[in-house]
Amino acid sequence: MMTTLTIALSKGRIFDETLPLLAAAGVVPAEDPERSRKLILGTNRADTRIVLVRATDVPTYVQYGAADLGIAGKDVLAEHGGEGLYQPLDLGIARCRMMVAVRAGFDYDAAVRRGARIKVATKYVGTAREHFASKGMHVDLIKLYGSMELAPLVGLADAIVDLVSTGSTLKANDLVAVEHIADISARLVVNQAALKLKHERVQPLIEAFGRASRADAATQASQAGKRRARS
Ligand code: PRT
Ligand code: MG
Repeated sequence: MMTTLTIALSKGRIFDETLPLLAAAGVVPAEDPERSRKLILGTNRADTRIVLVRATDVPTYVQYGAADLGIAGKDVLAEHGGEGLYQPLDLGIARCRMMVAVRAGFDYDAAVRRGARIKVATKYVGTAREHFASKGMHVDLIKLYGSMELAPLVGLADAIVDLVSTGSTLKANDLVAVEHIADISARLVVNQAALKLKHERVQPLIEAFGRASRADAATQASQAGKRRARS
């Protein structure tokens, strides 16, 4: 009997940056998710399919075994808690930083020193709560589902906790990053039961992903080295 392997991915950067890893493992999606409305994509392998879900839902699909494995950002995994998930690999893709940001002109350091109770808007309530608690700061957390950058501009919050990659979104909205909380990248997550029951299917995929992401990291390091040597 053929066992089907189901991989949960989100559209956009995770999907795009996962394609080369999948290719290295011999898996090629049959369709481009940006051109199709399908939520289940076949692949070149009859026994492997991809389900497209919201980035924040990937851990949930894998936890309950609706998908055998998936790829999710550390930001998403921290909020989910990781229950029921085996996390064998940091893939080093979809890199960014979790930061505290405020309106240019808001004196965050002074507010911290005064022990002011600031309002913080974020999608990452768990991460934010832990961060400010570790600094001994009392904050009022306001849960948002997106476009956090707007909150300080209209007086909803003094600060936001959000992901930053190029920094251009902060800049375009007259915000500045004032604190680094964590470096973020995406991890492979595997359902713990699937790891045992579908071991002969899952293990080669983990190994191929590991080889491909290490090769990619080595290429990036050598390119960075060459850039440094030139400058
Ligand atoms: O977009 P959608 O609401 O559907 O869901 P999502 O935002 O959760 O998913 P998606 O696909 O945007 O992000 C998936 C994963 O990519 C996240 O969980 C992160 O682990 C990772 N990632 C890497 C990022 C970024 N970089 C990133 N820059 N996720 C979001 N952003 C956003 C950020 O929130 C901010 O609004 O991009 C904006 C800042 O980008 P810069 O380049 O202007 O700094
Ligand atoms: Mg997004």
